[in-house]
Amino acid sequence: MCRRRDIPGSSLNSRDKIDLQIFQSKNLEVSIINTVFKIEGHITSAAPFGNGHINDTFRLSNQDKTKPDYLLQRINHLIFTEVEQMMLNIRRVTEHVNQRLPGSTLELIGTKAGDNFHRDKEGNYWRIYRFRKELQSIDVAETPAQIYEGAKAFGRFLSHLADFPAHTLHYTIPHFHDVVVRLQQLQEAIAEDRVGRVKEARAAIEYSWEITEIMQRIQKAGDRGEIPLRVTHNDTKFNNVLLDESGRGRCVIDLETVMPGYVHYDFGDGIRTTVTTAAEDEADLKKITVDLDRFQAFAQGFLEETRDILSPAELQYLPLAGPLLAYLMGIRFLADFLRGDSYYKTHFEGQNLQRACAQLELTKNLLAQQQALQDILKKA
Ligand code: ADP
Ligand code: GN1
Ligand code: MG
Repeated sequence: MCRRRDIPGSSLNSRDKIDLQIFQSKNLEVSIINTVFKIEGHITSAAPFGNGHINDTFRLSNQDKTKPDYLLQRINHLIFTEVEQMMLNIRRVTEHVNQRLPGSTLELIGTKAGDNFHRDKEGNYWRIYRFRKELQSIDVAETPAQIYEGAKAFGRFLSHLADFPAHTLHYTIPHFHDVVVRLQQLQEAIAEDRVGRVKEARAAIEYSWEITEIMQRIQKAGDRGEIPLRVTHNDTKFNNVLLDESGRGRCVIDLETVMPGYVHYDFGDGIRTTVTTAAEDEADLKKITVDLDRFQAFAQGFLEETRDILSPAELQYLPLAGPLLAYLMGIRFLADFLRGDSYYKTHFEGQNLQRACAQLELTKNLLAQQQALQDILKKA
């Protein structure tokens, strides 16, 4: 639905520049870390780390090699505006999950003053987790075996939280996966056309509007009370699970959006990010194909861990979960492109439109395979 465009060469955007500045002033940050946080050993250096779209992440190296390294994050407080409540969610959820299976999610390191985060003089918010040297994340899973293992870790996380009182969690981003609200936001971005980009995005906009009915089915089932709200992770893209050397899914990370949601959000984001080997922003739409073996692997791993807690109605809507999450990302990337790239980090001009086109193509291809997905789920 999107024509291929020539993308200008890579250039630093404003966020990358911020990263660089923090990195350059790392001595300042490093000294603060040792005095503020409950660190074992002594931190001597910080280096930018990971491919996240939202926060600024640094790996902290310990001078004492018998002590852990740490992961420092500057929280994006323009997106997560209520940092204190969000960090309380993370504290409570990590303690609950790690009690069930130690090490299966992040370990939050508090400050010496007993807080879950540190606010510096410039108004930046920082937090630290223990760095898991023996584990790593993968952006695009290489094999169905890895997908199966990652899916088990996400499924286990959901089932460990099945008895956590969902209503006591703070909504860190209200209406995060609310497709009706996301469509309203897209509509506003189109009407405003702040940076004159609507003309470039016509095909993607048109397709987004063609499939609104089917894309609202899960939410409507929730509104009718057919499917329950649970504690969901809400950002189960594949690089948010850390795998060990043998490919086992060990540790679920990136917990800012853990809050009440439908199981379809977690199943769906896992499917969105594993069912194709194409990158999230693949420019060549022909490469965005649905690999049913990869779908089977994710479904098998996830359901092995969650089947006992899911209702027949929840199971019934699972085939639509992958398309829904690809669609939600598609329309969010599209709206951000139209607003001038104010939300997601971008590395070249037009990247958000390229991401939107890729995610909408994936939506279309997943919708075309609904029967096959349903057949696989029945046997999984
Ligand atoms: P973002 O919200 O920006 O995606 P994440 O919390 O997912 O940030 O972290 C970015 C990357 O850092 C992850 O994809 C992963 O590779 C790595 N990472 C995060 N936490 C840890 C950890 N505790 N140990 C090792 N690597 C980690
Ligand atoms: C963002 O933090 P990160 O990069 O894992 C986004 C998710 C999207 C994802 C798309 C808070 O996740 O919703 O699925 O990018 N997180 C937020 O890659 O908006
Ligand atoms: Mg992440």
